[in-house]
Amino acid sequence: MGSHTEMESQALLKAACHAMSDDSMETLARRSFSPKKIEIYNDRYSSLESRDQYHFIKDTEAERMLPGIINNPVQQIVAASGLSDDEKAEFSKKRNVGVVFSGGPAPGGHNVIAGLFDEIKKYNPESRIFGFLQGPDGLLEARYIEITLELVDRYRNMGGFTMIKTGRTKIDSGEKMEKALTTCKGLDLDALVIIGGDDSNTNAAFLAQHFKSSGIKVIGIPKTIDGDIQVKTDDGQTLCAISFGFHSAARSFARNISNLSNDGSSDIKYWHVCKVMGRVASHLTLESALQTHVNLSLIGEELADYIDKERLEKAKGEGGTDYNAYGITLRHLSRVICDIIVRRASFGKNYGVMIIPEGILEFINEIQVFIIKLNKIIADYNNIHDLDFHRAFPGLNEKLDYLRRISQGMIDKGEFPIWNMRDDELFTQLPAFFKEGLLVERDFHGNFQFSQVKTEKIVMDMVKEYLDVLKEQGVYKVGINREDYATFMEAARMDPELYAPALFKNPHDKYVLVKPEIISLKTLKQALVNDGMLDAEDELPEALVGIFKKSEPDFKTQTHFYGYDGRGSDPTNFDCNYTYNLGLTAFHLIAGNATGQMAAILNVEKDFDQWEPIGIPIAKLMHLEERKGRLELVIEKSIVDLQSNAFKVFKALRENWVAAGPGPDRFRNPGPVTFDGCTEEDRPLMLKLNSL
Ligand code: FBP
Repeated sequence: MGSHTEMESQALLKAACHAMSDDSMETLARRSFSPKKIEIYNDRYSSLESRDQYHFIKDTEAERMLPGIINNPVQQIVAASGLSDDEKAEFSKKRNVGVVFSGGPAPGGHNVIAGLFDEIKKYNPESRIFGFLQGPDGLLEARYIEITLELVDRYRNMGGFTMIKTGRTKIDSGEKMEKALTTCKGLDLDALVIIGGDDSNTNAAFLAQHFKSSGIKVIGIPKTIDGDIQVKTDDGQTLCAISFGFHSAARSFARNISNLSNDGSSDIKYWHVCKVMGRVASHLTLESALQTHVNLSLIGEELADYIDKERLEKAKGEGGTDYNAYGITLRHLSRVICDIIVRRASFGKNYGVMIIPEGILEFINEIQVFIIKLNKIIADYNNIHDLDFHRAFPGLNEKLDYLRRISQGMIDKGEFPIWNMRDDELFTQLPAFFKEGLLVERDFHGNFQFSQVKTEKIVMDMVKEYLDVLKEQGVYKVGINREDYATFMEAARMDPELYAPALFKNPHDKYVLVKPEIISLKTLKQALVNDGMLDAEDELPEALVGIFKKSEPDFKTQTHFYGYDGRGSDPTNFDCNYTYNLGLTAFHLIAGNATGQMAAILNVEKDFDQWEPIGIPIAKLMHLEERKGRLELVIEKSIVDLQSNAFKVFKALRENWVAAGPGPDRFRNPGPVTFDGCTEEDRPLMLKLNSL
């Protein structure tokens, strides 16, 4: 082998360095991509116009606690012409703006900062943006960096909240609000932009109220992959169809799930069980289902609506009402899943892909009762004692002991115990990992942490148990293609037509099913003897043993959790455009002196040329909700609307996607997440269907 010349070595080194650069070709291309701008942002100046046609019912508690912002109207950003020189100077004045990420990451967050940065600098290069580090903690502890063009350019169109990180601390006391105010005043901020979910936008409203007299404005941005910030007016007009990050996360999940469909339908031996994020609402599951057409997708909201009519009728016949008939139980849910597994298997498809939403337990009555009671008990303990419940009782048994002690204490005092004997009995029957899961520490906002619970294991353990029963009953069997059966028998020099009626319950169908009573080699022989096909002392022919074995189902699963991966995905073209325009909108709301408003884009569910930037009054979205065992004023989460087009379409098509028939599976491959929008639909399918 000849040695390289100096020049060749240099060239090789350069090529190796290029190939090993931390910045892939995709990263470089993403960074240089320019999102589209809503037309109005090409104009020089804007103003805010009140839109009084949009109505909300004001919550009386919100009126009491947020008097300074409760009467905010919906504001639309419109082009302003004919401004005086003073007005122009005021619009373009030097501003300092703080920005903070709050809660879980969501694809597109960096573009909100990029949009805000580009716009504020366009009007005044001396304006400055400060990014608080690690979420609200940075705001409380005055930890921040100045955001520069170099920094912004590094993160344009990129996923994660890497630039300034995020955190889940809640600014929920007067003391914390004062600290936040001191930080903002110290930086001489004109405004603070909070990029967060429902809880963080709730925080934004309280800060806006607290900061009102200081003149510092607070603007919220609707972020969360869960897609549960959707704003409608009282008469059902959509103001914000979806939070940012939802599309990218769903597309990323869908891409991975679709890959599983490819693999699963190739080696046809596994059911792939995919748990998909979404703390409460099943929007991500619904979108993933619409994107991939997998065999089974559970929508929590639908389960909550479930009524066991048989049970209800029975109780009615006995002159009573069975309240347990309302809402689905875990047991019944496992039956629903088994039905689909069994039906597919009967057509030779003992494999498949299913999606279980992370928040499904929230919609299962029996579990929800535990969650509410435990939330209250834990919150009460934390309010009374110095030590946190989870530190005081680290082990499961210690926690359970405490539950029993407080209930005994209440009984002794003649009070109705919150944790009664029945709860204890039912709870004890749950598997240990699930008991531990239900007792895990709540997050800063008092939310139950569904992502920490192996929901899919709980459900699938019950499914496996019931499938065993169905196998014993001869109901769960793998159907055999009639032609394959014939080929197999003929190869063994046996007459397929002769044996078919003895073996199968449907001997003439395209997929034949071994008779239910044949559940072992012993019962197979018995059936053949009974039909006169075999003498009692004869050995079972090998071919028939082979046929029986083919019909015996072996239920094997692979479980997957799609959550953090999609949350960290790079944004889709939709989210790149959406978030960049949210950043621009935040600036124009600030320039228009708005506070306590959430930046939003009207018509985001429609074509880009119909997008219109607005500000939505956050205080008007608030209502009282149980948190940490007490009622708190928060923004209401949007859950899947069972009357929406998206759900109705899913419901109408899902039986096709089960593909429990002789035809092929119906899996759909949505392809990878892209930023240029060439091969991807231009908005979430859910939005597309809902806007029809
Ligand atoms: P946000 O509401 O803060 O956007 O976060 C949503 C989410 O991704 C849920 O889907 C999930 O249940 C939860 O965060 C996980 O939280 P954590 O990051 O604390 O594990």
